[in-house]
Amino acid sequence: MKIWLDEKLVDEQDAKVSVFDHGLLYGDGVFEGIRFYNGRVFRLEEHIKRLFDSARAIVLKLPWTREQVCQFTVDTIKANGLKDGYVRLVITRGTGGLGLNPYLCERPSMFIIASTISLYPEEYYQNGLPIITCATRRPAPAALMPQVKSLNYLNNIMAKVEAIQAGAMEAVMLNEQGYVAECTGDNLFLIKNGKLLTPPVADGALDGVTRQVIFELADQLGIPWVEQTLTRYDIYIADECFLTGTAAEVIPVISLDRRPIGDGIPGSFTIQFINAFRALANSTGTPIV
Ligand code: PXG
Repeated sequence: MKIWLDEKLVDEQDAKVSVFDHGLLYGDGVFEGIRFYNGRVFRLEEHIKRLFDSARAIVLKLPWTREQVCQFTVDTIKANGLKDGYVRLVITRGTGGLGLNPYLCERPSMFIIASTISLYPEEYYQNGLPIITCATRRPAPAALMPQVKSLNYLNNIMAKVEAIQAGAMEAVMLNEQGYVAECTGDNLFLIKNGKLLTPPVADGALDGVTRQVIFELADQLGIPWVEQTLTRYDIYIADECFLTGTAAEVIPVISLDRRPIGDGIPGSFTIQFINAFRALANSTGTPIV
């Protein structure tokens, strides 16, 4: 496997970062996960824009342009001869001494891994995913900005641990006020009375690229949608529920806390979104050339 590391492609065994990199020492950095389908990178510009916004928000000045990073991404996929898969871009604060001060780090480091990812077994895409509510809350926006896709995923990982220990694969995370924010690496959507509902970003959700795609598809399918503050009650009484994310794509949810949602099987709106998403993902994007 060829890895992009600091401006060049290197062999996997040579792709190493320093133990003094603040990305490792402090989780000081940002990342993106992007899928490519059928020889095209899906929503590449949107992901790279979010990466740059995340870097900007943490005062991480990048020595590359957005166009360059798009090209590095495509080059890495191409160098590995892949047509379908998942590409991970990681930008760290770079090497510095021990001590938090990011201004003492000379230069950000970037690596790009083109590979594959599978979050949930295929049967869950067919039959739906049972999920639970976890006790681990999303951090308040004033503590850790939820829009920033940072290298601090301990909060999400602790939520994932709770899900797995409860025999589920995914967990709903509430914000400090007790409103629904999102899942550990996915945005959450409901269908109620023919309407699509999802929490606003201000409630602690990441501004997901797939989430935006769902809004576009809803417009095309003529399904009204609204960003609305949600509680667990809204999920319990919803007709349908599904999750979205680059890694997860669109996956039906059939129960929360062992209570069936709707009929307890993937609903017709959800199936419509899954099919529309697959059609779009397989036919649009930046060509890998
Ligand atoms: N919320 C969080 C906290 C995320 O990390 C999403 C929502 C969905 O956003 P996009 O833009 O992808 O629709 C994410 C992104 C993983 C993994 O390994 C998770 C994500 C991305 C890449 C890998 O579980 N989630």
